[in-house]
Amino acid sequence: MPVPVLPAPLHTRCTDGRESPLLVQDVDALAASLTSWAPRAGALAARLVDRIPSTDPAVDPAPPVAVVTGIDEALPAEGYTLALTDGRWTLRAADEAGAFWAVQTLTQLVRDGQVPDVEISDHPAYAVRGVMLDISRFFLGPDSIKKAIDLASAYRLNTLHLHLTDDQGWRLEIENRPLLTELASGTDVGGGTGGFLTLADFEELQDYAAALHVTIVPEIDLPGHSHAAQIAYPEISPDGEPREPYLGTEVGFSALHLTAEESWSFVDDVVASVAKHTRGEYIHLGGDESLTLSEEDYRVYMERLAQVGVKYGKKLTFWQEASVAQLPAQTRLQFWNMRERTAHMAAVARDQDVTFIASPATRAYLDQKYTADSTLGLDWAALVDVEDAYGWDPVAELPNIPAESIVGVEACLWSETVRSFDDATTLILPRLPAVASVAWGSPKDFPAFAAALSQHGTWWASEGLAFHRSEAIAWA
Ligand code: TNX
Repeated sequence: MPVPVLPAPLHTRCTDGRESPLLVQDVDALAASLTSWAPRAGALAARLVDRIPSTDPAVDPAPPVAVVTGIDEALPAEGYTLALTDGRWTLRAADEAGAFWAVQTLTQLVRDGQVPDVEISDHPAYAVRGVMLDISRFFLGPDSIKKAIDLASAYRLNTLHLHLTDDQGWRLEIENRPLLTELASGTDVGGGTGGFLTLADFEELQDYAAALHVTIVPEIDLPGHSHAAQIAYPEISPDGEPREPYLGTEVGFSALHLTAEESWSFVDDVVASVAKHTRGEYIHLGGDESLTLSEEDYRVYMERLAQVGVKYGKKLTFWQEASVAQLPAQTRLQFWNMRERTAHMAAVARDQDVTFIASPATRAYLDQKYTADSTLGLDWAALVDVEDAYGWDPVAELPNIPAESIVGVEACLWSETVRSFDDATTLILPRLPAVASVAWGSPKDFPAFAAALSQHGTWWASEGLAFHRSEAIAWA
């Protein structure tokens, strides 16, 4: 019986199917061994006691396992080996991240309180493995975001991209710009009550994520998708007129006044505040679907916008449309759509110091319907059932972009049809582990994936997480 670890590790050898009970003494020994050199892995390992049916030390009959952990410099970045065998646990990792992912794998292996005999060696294919939540169209608060971080980390994703601003709402407090959250955060798509993250919330979420080896990349979407900002500060809009909250789902109709100094002082304040409060190297400044602008105006705007990001010390991510601009070194472009300015991509990859994140909507968009009769989701790109989210290769999906320019894979949850956290998880699960398997570079084996996924479905249900019962999977 193969072990139900997702993403599937690169190499898994199950020895003879033997299992032994998980014991407190062994969890303690592992946590202690890891804590000295990989503290976050040690803290996660300590939580394995929660998987032990009884924690009474009196019922621990067996001799302790010998626990050995340490760095193995020969392993690729974030790689690890794990051997649970013969009364001995060995965990070696390339770095602290590798140790942490080893413990996430272990957490799944011992989920039911039994330790299988197994040897694993593993490392990720892509350095940037992410999930995006659109909390602008429908606001999800810190508790929901933490649950999403838990899921991301469990599936060995290291990036949470928060889409914080759009036409429907502004969701992050900004220093010196109080009206954004006062006037432009009180509604959701369809009319809900919205909400926003205070800077204290944002700091706390980054702490929470960091403990789980996840980096938050905040997105402020400019110059389009900016109706909410224009409610707060009408002087940054092309006509300066007051605006009402937007509850609909159209895209592409809003853009800032590109040359007004009010717009640039707004952009400066926003980017300064976001950069100051973001721990990670990268912030995302949008750039998608500015459909009211000429390509030339858009290009000039994006180049100036990028310089504001650089001025505040950040590296930048943009949606793929920004490929028409001259971009700062180490910019990442997020590919989402075959239809948008793909002709530039190969040249950008060749001529600029730019890399790509693969989020093809037909595979990695968690907001697309699963099937024609799904009630949740959109269908402009494709129907994306779990096999579609699982069975793809980033190099084949991104037109003309050489493999070495692709550094990441990200699953995106847009929230036009989301009205609750249950709706969000119903779109996320089971497709998140499918896209995570692509990001990790797991060997392609859909039947094995399907068998493991069924087990994960049981776990989600026990945690009260709503999920979609894709027909391809024999759910318990
Ligand atoms: C396109 S993907 C958008 C979003 C929508 C999404 C819906 C992208 C960069 N822009 O504004 O929410 O489609 O699938």
